[in-house]
Amino acid sequence: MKRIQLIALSMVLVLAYNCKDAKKAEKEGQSATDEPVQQIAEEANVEVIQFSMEPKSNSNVQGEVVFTEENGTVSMKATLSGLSAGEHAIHIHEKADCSSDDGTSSGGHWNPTHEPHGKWGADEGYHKGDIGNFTADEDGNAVVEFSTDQWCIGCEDENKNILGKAVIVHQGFDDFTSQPSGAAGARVSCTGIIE
Ligand SMILES: [Cu+2]
Ligand SMILES: [Zn+2]
Repeated sequence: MKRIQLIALSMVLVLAYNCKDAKKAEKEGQSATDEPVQQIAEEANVEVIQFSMEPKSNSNVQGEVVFTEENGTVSMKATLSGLSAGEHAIHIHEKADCSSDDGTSSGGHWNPTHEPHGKWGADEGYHKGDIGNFTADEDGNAVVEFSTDQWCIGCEDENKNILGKAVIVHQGFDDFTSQPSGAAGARVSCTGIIE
């Protein structure tokens, strides 16, 4: 009898575990923490916006970028192709205007808190758009994932609101020290972040 109870209990545990796994998969693995039950109730509050990145500066760099806001954290996932192999910078720039051929219509780095350009999280300061560098593979493809609680999608706090800005991918990499934008070279892909 005891043995049967034990088997039944372990089956319940397996079921509970699978259920939790499925919930996590739904969230595309963005959350690093173990979710308490309470958080599942708030899942209706997820905001997702998606944009196509267009080539600039005579490049072939294009792709999709998705921003998801959930429980005060915004996650970005950019799926890119047409890059040269190696390191590239990706930033949020201040204006959702990709009209110029070289992407300069998007302005400088989004910097609502008036800090120096730098590496995300640096003590010396950094722009709210200083996402950083990523590496494209030999075929010129890359997936860039980033998440932070210092952004929001359409909230009142203009130090956090990414709407009305642009995502820019650069030909070169960000050195994190050159001012005002890390000497990352030409702007090879752009999209406006608009609702
Ligand atoms: Cu940039
Ligand atoms: Zn910057």
